[in-house]
Amino acid sequence: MAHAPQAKYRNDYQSPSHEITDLDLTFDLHDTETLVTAVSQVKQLQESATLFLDGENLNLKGVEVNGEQWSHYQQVDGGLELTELPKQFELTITTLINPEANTALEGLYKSGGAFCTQCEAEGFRRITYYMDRPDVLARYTTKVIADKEQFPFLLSNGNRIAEGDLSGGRHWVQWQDPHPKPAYLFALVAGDFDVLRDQYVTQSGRNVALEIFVDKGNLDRAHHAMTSLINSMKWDETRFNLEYDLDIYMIVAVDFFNMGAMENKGLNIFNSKFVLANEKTATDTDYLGIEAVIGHEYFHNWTGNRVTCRDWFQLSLKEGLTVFRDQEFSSDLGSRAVNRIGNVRIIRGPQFAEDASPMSHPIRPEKVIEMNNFYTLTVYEKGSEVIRMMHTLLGEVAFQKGMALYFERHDGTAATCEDFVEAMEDASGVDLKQFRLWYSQSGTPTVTVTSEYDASSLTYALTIEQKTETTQDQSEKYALHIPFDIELYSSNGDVIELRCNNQKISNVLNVTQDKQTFVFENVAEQPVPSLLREFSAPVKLEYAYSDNELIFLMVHARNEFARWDAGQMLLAKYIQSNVEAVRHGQSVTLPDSVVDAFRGVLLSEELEPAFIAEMMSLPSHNEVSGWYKCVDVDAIALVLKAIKLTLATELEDEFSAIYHSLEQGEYSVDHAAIGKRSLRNMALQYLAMTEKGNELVQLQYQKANNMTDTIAAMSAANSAQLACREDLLKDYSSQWKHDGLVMDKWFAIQGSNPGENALEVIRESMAHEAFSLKNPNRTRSLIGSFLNMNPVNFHAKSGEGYRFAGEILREMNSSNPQVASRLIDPLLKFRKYDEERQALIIAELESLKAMDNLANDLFEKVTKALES
Ligand code: B3K
Ligand code: ZN
Repeated sequence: MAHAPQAKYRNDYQSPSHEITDLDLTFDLHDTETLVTAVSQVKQLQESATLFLDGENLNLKGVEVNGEQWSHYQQVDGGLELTELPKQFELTITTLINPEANTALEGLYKSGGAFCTQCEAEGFRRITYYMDRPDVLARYTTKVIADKEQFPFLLSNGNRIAEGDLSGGRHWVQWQDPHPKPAYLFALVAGDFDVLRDQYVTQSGRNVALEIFVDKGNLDRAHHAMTSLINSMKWDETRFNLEYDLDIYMIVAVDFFNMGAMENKGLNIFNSKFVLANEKTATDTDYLGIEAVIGHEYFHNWTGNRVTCRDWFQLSLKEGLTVFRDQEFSSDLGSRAVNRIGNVRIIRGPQFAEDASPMSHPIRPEKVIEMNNFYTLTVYEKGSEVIRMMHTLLGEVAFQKGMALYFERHDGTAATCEDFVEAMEDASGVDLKQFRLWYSQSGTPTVTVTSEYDASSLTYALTIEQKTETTQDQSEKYALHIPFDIELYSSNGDVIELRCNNQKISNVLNVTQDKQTFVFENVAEQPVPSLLREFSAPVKLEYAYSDNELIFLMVHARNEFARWDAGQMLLAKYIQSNVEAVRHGQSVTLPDSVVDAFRGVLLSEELEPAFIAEMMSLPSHNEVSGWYKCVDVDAIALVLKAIKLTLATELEDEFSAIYHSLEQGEYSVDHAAIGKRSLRNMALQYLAMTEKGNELVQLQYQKANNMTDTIAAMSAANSAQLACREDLLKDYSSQWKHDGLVMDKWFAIQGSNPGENALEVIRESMAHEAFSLKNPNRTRSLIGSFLNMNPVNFHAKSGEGYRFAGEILREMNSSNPQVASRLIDPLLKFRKYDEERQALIIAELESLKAMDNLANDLFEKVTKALES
């Protein structure tokens, strides 16, 4: 490392020295030499006549102030410093950039044949010198000039106001965005596309043109995205009373994209993975993912764009809130329980793991070197849980009042997390003083509950203790305000009213102290408690449930989530006891009562198929690893497999009956049909482990009339290592080798191959014609699956998995540091493994650290990990 990059601190925030009211941009697009002219109207806001503009990798061609060449400037590290400036002026900056050489996919780059941009968080500074910070809001006008034949569509934010032809086969289009915005929401696209058009009439009767741009030939894969967009617009009006504010809404799908999608004002740019789908190419999971991401980016128009963030430490203000909104959208349109289960799995698995890792940070971080490193599960998913807790404490009506007040106060401005909480507090009268700690404290609290029933006084006492372990970033932890949702049941399954001090009380207990006891009166018998219902706070729950109590809750709990959770706790007990057994050389056992409880689930006639599928799925290897300080990779893998095999063998008849009864004729993507497929394919995963497995899986692959069933067959063959595995994969590849997006599913299966020669096959797969390390989707599918979904091979004692990861990371450090920095996460957690493995991983981290050109992204993570 030439010199250590500097961290920024939340507490150092300073308001901008100048404002930029208007920005007029001109792009003269050429593959390797694009000329960018940026004309800003600038006003000095503070004493100093010095203006600092951010800029990276730019070739500066000219600086003018009020039309005159300006010489009072200096190019410094990270930007341009202009001095002796008047109080108000027009600033013209000309820069030359090279989009074709931009493999980091930040700023202006080429994706396939098209030009596109990604500016969040700090990509605009790779386009021109500018005040690239979210609290500088300007009105943009953008003129795009390019070759007409190659780039018939020239797009930017806002409304198209003028266009024309030029000599030499070039043309131009000019766009104007009436809403002042920060630079991170700027977007430009130039290319040749097929366009799917529709329109939406808003609740107040305005017409909005909807346009989805996809690569030529992909029009038949854009319809689900359009439906999802229309559903999003409608839902935001109905549930949040929020209406769209421009005459046009455009979405462009591109193949080279670092993340899922980007909410640029009026011109969303999407990873094609979250737009393109038809039954031949996409699974049900893809369809649901598209609905969620289209919704998410659309909802940002209010939570993110109309009200943006004052600084990047406030990222959760827009992301936590928008994730909450997209989760609610998916829950209102589909199954609430299934959605909640999916979200909770993410928190309990990878988010808890992040909280326990060297990268641990509060949802509003205090210290950042590379902002791109903080688009995390903590900021997004835990951030959403924090919003959800406020929703639980306030209730829907008061929460919506809080939202309205938030917009009334902050529309058109850059706000802070504090502003949001204050609006919620003021609108509802609910005291959120202690609750605010969720924004500043990192780590996962453990909530330990004990209970005592007193038959003589008919009282039932719950004692609730909370403790948050120290994290690498924070040594002191305090008691949080935890909304703790409970219900009590009598032995026949009736709900017992909660009474304290002679009053009926709410199901949501306010846990605010280190240790607190709640005494419930009038409890006629020893009850069974249902605790942390709906996962009402992102905490680890500890309560010594007996098997019988959990089996009781699996049947009697009044909400589906609680039933699922009881099933998971029952499984957790036996996973843990069996891991211990295996470590002592004993074999894996599962009592009949547990098997019977799951038999009951499979035979239930009242439960929805999608929900049964969730009940039947074991916690992931990653989630289980999170339960341990020191992870025994092989023992966990062995136990999970053995428990699955026991259930498969014992419940074979039930699985088989379900599998055959749920066969569907014609394919449709409504929620009922999706649910049936997911249960049927869950049954297939189990049946694959039985004697008939190979035949059944092969048959499903041959007969499948949709991608969901095809992939279910392939992944069953993969995880059960069936004889047909290779044939199926070969067939799939010969059919889809020309379509990278469809091949991603194949790469993901290769990456997660539990077989012994997995790494060899992965190396071969890298030579597949559809593979390229330059494409983030391909890289994540193959390499990401290996690092995250292939525990046994990645953590092989030989160290070859780690060395492979190191190789890839060193290569990607220069080509695409953002993607490299996401890939590295599993290596950061090396302290959780035995000493030999630790040494092997440390060697890889050290070799990265020694690189001359180590990017800030990796520098930040590698140094934190090595400090741990
Ligand atoms: N706001 C973008 C994420 C940008 C990430 C930059 N590294 C997508 C989203 O959350 O909607
Ligand atoms: Zn977002």
